[in-house]
Parts: sequence; structure tokens; C-alpha cells
Amino acid sequence: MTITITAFERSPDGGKGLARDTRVRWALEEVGQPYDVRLVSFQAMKEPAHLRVHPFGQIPTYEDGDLTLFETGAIVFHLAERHTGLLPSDANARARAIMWMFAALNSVEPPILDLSTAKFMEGDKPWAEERIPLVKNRIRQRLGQLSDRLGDAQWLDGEFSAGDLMMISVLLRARPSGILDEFPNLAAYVARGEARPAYKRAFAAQWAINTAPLPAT
Ligand code: GTB
Repeated sequence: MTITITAFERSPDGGKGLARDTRVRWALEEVGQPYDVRLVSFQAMKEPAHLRVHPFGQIPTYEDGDLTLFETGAIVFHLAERHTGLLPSDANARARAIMWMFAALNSVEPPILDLSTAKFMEGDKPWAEERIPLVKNRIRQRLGQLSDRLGDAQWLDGEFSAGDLMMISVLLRARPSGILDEFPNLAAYVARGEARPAYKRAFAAQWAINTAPLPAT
């Protein structure tokens, strides 16, 4: 049975690859698994059929036979465990790669997401102008720490792993703000991820969907 994931019918980013189906597509490409995509509208995401698959009414989801998953961390981890290519075989190196996945999701993504919330959901509030610089500085602080750790290494811990895939996916969302480029080694790290053939295939697949003409209604 072919794996099926869900993605936005139209991503609000117009195909820049910032919606979270891209990281799942990337993982699937890295491990060489074919997949189908079921596109969902914002309205359909909140309807019972989709809520049965994703309790929070979001994308992406992952279905493979009798296994249904939501949360990109869980999906990428599952793929990395099931297939070769995203986790090292040495037990300690594997634990560290998993640690970096958690670090990406729990320590780096939250301040980056806060900026989107501050700009797009709270931007009209009287306190938004004061809050945004504070949120930006929290991103700078975290990226500074990550930049120090990465130094001039290619990847976070030896070979490319699911930890890098997740970290790069998270960092991509800091690029539109200009903050990623304040850390040249992180910007170069992200560019190395984007240069991987698997990333390019994943990006192209979501781009094709998001830039295709909409069917006439
Ligand atoms: N923690 C979950 C995971 O990692 O899977 C988060 C899933 C999530 O936030 N999904 C978003 C969603 O379904 C899409 S990716 N949102 C609809 C909703 O909650 O109603 C978030 C996203 C959206 C848009 C852009 N963009 O336009 O740049 C980037 C990322």
C-alpha cells in the first residue's frame, strides 16, 4: 500500500516550501519511499473526516496501511526508524540524532513560530510593535547558540541525519525575517540541506501543487 500524506490544497506561502508537509516529503525522498498526497482545504481540515486523522485539524498527516500518524516529529522519526538513511546505526550517534530532532522542534522552532504569531495573528494589537523586537531577539539568542555549536561543521553530528533534516526545516522559517542570514554558518548549513537531491525533489513536488492553476469552480 502506498503511503499517503496530506498537504494544503494551497499553501499560504505560495509554494516556498515552508508548510510542514515539505519536511515529511523530504524525509520520504531521503529514504526512497514513494507517496501520494491528499490535498485538503482549510475548511476540510476542520471537518470530521480530517479530524479523525488529525485531532487538531492540521496538515500534514501520514497514512500507511493501518498506521495513521500526525505531528511531523513523529512522522519523520517513524520513517527514520523504518528505513535506512536518516539515522546512524551506532546507538550513541542515533540517540544524538534523535536529540537534535527534539532540539529542532522543542528549542529552536518555538521562538521562530512566535514571530509568525506576533506578526500575523497579533500584528494589529497595540502592543505588537513593542513585542516583535523582543521575539526577534529570542530567535537571535537561540540561533546564536546553535551557530556556535555548529561552527564550521557540515552537519550537526557527523553524517547528515533526521536531526539535520528537522533543524534545517525549522531554520528555513527564520529566513524570511532576515535573521537566518545574520548567522552565515547557519545560512550555509541550510543551503547544504536545500542542495540535497531529496530536498530538491520534495520542494519541486510541493511547488508544482502550489503554483498549478486552480480548477475552475
Ligand atoms: N506540530 C505540528 C506538526 O509538526 O505537524 C504542527 C502542524 C501545523 O502547524 N500545521 C499547519 C496547519 O495545518 C501547517 S504548517 N495549519 C492550519 C491550521 O492550524 O488551521 C504551518 C505553516 C503554515 C503556513 C506557512 N506559510 O505560509 O509560510 C508556513 C507554515
